[in-house]
Amino acid sequence: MASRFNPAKADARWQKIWDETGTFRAADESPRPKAYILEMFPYPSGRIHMGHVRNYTMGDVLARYRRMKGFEVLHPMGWDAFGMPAENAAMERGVHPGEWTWANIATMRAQLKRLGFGLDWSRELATCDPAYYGHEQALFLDLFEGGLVYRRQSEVNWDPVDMTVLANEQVIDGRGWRSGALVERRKLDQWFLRITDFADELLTGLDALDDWPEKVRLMQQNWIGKSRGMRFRFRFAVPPHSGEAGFEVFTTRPDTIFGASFAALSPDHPIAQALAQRDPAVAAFIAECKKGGTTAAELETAEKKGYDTGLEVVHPLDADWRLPVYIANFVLMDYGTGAIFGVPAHDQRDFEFATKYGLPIRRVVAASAEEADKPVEGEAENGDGVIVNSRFLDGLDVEAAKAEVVLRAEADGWGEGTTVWRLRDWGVSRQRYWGTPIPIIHCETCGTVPVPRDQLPVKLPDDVAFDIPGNPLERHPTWKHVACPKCGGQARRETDTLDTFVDSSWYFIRFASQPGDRPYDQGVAQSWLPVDQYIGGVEHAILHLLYARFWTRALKRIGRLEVDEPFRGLFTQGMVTHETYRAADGRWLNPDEVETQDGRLVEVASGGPVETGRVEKMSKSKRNTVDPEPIVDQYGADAVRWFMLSDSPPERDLEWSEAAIQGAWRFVQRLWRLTAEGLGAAEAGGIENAPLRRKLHQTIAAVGANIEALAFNKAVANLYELANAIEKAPPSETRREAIEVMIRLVAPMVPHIAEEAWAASGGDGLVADAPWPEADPALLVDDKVTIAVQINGKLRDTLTAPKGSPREALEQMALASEKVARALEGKPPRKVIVVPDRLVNLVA
Ligand code: OV8
Ligand code: ZN
Repeated sequence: MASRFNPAKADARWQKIWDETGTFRAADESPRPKAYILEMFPYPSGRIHMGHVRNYTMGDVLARYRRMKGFEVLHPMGWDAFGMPAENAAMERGVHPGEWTWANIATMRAQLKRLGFGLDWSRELATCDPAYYGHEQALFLDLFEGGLVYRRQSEVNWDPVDMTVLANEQVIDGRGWRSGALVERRKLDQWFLRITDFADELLTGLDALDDWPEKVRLMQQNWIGKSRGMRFRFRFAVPPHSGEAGFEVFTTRPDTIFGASFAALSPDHPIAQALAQRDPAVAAFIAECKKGGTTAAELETAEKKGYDTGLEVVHPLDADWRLPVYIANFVLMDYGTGAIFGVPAHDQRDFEFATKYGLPIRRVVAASAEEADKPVEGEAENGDGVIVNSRFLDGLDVEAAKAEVVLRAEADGWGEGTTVWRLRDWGVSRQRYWGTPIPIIHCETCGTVPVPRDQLPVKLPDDVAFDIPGNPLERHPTWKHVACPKCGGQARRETDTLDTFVDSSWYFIRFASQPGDRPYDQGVAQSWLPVDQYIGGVEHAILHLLYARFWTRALKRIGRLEVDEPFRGLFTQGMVTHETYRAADGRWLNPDEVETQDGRLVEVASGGPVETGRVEKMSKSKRNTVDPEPIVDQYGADAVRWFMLSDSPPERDLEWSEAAIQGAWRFVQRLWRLTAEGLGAAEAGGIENAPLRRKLHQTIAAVGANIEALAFNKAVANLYELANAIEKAPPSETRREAIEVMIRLVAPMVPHIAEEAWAASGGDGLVADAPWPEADPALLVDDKVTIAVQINGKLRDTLTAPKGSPREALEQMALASEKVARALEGKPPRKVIVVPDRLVNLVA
């Protein structure tokens, strides 16, 4: 056996063997129990980063462990390959998005392979492949026919200089990223998926996901946002020209109804629109409201603006009370009814609005009845309390007052209690090239016509240019012109493509089953699903996970999949972080560009001083990234994997450090010495080592349990302890056995050295295929007990003794104690009482 483990040779050798023997290929028809382990598939953005390495190492350890435990494991990998970055690359460098993407995939695939992940590469997929997105188009049409897809007008960010729609990411501080022009909101016909039809089940479904982080369930719950409230009708004191008698408002705070000081309509409200028809000032105000982007942050922080229509409505609980009607930019048409009543004292937006327009701020909730007249100043008070200044509601708490108002409204017929949801339907239209074309044809005569199934996939045209802004599909000379499938007349293709979150909403189904002629085989897919353990970044806690849950339930509703929840277990891992470095002029420096000289940190290029900044998530902007590939070159895959698992609990951040990767490298070498030397020396012994055997079996159990619990750092600690115990033990049969077992215990984490050592120890086949060692339950119970030693009932000493030690042995141990001898002053005790495994009491 070689004296050093050489990853440069061994890694590639074992990777090739796994590949050629199809070790990690998952068999649909296997009689074994199935386990589906999945990590969030990467965007092919260029190169693998440390976040990927950490994510995929965790999944790999679990997958390899489950295989050794006898499961048929599905552990696939693919590419989330559509999206803006490819188009950006095309615009910046003139390279076609497809070419850029496929080149990145080739690079990153090779990088993943070098890390030795046990993946079923035969199931690899890329979402930008027509062989994937064609099936997505078929599923889209299934949902369309199932009534879960519809089209309506919705706002987009419009760049008036580039004359193009911008994605939210392309709006920077309210301006178009290329033109710098102030972004406007524009209405376009867009496609939506009816996720709101599933709001209730997506919410209640969370209760069953007890193998998900509580934090993620809470985030989804808040996102879905179920709240009880009330709808009621305001009557105009004098109806407007358009003739409406009034309008409906929605509120979650009916208890504050006596605090109302105005009513407000969304600029998109039909009454506001009707007023604009007659009044250019209203039209100008509404146009003004359309400035600024559509991001939630922008809508939230935009200055509150209103237009006083001069109209008045009557308070529903007081016929003599009139409220002015405004059109206000912060009232959204797609929440509630697009109209509200404003309670400035108890809602911050209303407070800002009332302050600006000099409207009354009337307190109706107070900490106590005595504070009824205390003015509300500085900001709104939206806390709990007792109702004041509210006639028949006075003295009630908030909840009771809500119920009382709803009761009155329902009895008198002017309103009713309702539930509203924060969740909106999912807008999936993107006015971009690099995405799945929406398989619809627009015909003047027939309307929206689905592309016939036998014409799928609708492929993206290759001959497109990115030299001018906008959607190349829109301006392609021929692509969009087609014959209507129904009437044969001239028609045009939909030029919107699907949000890339659609691609990631079903990839885990396609991994489980990928026939050529349909999206998946229902029986096969169901034999694998749900994913037993899903691992990924917490940045996908809301959208991706919610969309995938929705898609799964939507397929169930149209009878295509008998699965409720796609991911039974979810784990969100922490970030990989690194120190940041800054030159004197403020430039961020990469760790490669700094070195220590005479105990000081300096910039390599200039020799100038460098300041060490905070430890932060590795990112391009702070330049604190460490490229995994050269690290793999230098230390080998196993050291990198071991480091990823060792230092922190997996849900926490992991700080990259040179010292720690060197520590991991040393451990890999130590494992090698241990096996090489230990296996050779074993023959000399031939004796049993009971404590080592016990340690071994306790380690088998602990490592297994810790991997199951994804507590990889604890499993690593268990293995360090075992290595120490083996090193300390003299040669023996037990020691040899311990080394052989240890090779299997480390195999999921450091598979290359494990294969090498397994082969050297004469193991059968591959260690990847070897069964996980069995822990002997008899050896798991602790064999030591603590014995209290008392003199006349008073504690004088404690002893550690083997469990079940005979009375005489305990008595002798007690008498041998120095503390006892001193206390007895050399005299023998008059009487000795022994309680086995518990105590020895000496009566002096
Ligand atoms: C560092 N394609 C999507 C995606 O996020 C997933 C899809 C299912 C929507 C890395 C960065 C420093 C994870 C990430 C994800 C996976 C794929 C960590 C990212 C944060 N990070 N941590 N440390 N280098 N693709 O390529 O971005 O959350 O789980 O692996 O990431 S991705
Ligand atoms: Zn037609």
